[in-house]
Amino acid sequence: MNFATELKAWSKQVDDALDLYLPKAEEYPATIHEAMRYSVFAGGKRLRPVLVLAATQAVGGDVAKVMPVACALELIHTYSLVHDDLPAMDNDDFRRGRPTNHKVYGEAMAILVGDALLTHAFELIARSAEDYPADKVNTVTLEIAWAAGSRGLIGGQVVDMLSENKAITGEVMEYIHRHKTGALFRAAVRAGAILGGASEEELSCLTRYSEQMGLAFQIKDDLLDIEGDEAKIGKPVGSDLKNQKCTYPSLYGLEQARNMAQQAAEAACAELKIFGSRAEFLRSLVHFIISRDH
Ligand code: GRG
Repeated sequence: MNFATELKAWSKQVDDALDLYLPKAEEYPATIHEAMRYSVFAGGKRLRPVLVLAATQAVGGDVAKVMPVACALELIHTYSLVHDDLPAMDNDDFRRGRPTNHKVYGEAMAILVGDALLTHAFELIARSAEDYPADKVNTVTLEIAWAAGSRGLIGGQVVDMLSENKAITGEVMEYIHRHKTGALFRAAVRAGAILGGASEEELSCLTRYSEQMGLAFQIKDDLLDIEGDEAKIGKPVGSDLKNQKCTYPSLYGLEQARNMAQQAAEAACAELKIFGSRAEFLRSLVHFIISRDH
């Protein structure tokens, strides 16, 4: 199976599993369940759950068995997007090409949707104790809780908020991205690897893979933002870098940012040597991430 076909097939399996694991839209109280489903099924790329599946595959684990944990990562990601879009945060009207959760269901309901998705994620992880030894589930729970908490994505969001309208250093920007974006990618890969039965060496390689992949993702995201904005207002790409909030292109320039994304992608792939053909999907995923257009 080629990469695009496999990505599509895994995304479909993730969607089917999410549909199974989430409360039905009609379940009382229906408003919250409908609103949870509204954001979960809004057309995300499913990168985090697919990373869980691919990391398990790379270490020879059972892909079907790890699905609940894969879905948990997508629920945490979706919760962070719903809360990030709120008026008190980024105040965004659109996400994944449709009105944001609070625009449709109101601010109070969107807060509760985020809370419910985060909580449901940990319910799914806990249920994995039926399929894995308790110590492994415990390790993975800690990994994911760490990544989602104030030492992970919340920490990144806080530093991002406090840095708004200030000139920040490369180190602060790296902190923001490693926590806000990188932590969940890292937890996804490590969770899949641990549950799949990774050796210490395999886990170390996959951890470094996830960190470099996360960096490549973030730089590409910054580049896409510029290309998107400037296409809309008809300016040449990169002409307005100084007025951008602190991003890789605004700090390092367009050319260097592109090189950095490429270097991070190559560094990520270099970590996959010991896995041979079992890591083919993870290899292709990095190329997909740096060549994507959205
Ligand atoms: C809990 C409020 C709160 C915030 C936590 C993660 C986060 C901080 C906020 C999410 C918003 C954001 C812009 C995060 C940066 C990472 C990023 C570019 C997310 C988008 O990920 P994709 O491209 O999205 O995988 P899809 O829609 O495809 O799932």
